[in-house]
Amino acid sequence: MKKTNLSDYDPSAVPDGSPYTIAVVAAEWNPEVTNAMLEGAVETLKEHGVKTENVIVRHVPGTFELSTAADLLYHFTPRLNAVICIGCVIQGETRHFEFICQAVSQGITNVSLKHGRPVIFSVLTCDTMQQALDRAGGKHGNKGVEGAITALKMCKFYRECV
Ligand code: DLZ
Repeated sequence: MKKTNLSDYDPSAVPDGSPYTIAVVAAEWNPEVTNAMLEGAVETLKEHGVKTENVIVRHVPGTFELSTAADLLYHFTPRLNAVICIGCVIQGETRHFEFICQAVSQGITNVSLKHGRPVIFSVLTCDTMQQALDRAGGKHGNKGVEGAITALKMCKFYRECV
């Protein structure tokens, strides 16, 4: 099967973002990674027509807090069309990694289903910092950019459903 890396994408296949309001939430842990992903996501949204005033940027302490943030954003932000969650969890000496990864992946799914709206999982779960840097603007692209493209595609999908 062909492997797809959305960082090498066909811009003409990305929906126009001008009708949408999109929030991007980034974790403060591993900021050299999450800030690069955040920058990639915001630039990509704007390149595809999302108005500057309709891109909402927020920060949370760690990846574990991303699903709560997405839930709160949907509760309190009118006209919000998608939330992109950006985080980076690096395997350490303890089992913390497993608990955070499990909680955030399940939490994001739950929030998305609860609100019936897209919540995008732009969370790196890596063994090493180098693996993370490779995916935050390095040799494996930028998963923040990919999160932005996924958000735009899901916004369009939602519009086609309602
Ligand atoms: C505690 C912790 C650890 C050990 N590692 C990471 C990590 O690699 N990436 C990350 O985003 N956050 C980490 N955290 C913080 C948790 O996500 C969370 O902020 C705290 O457990 C407080 O709820």
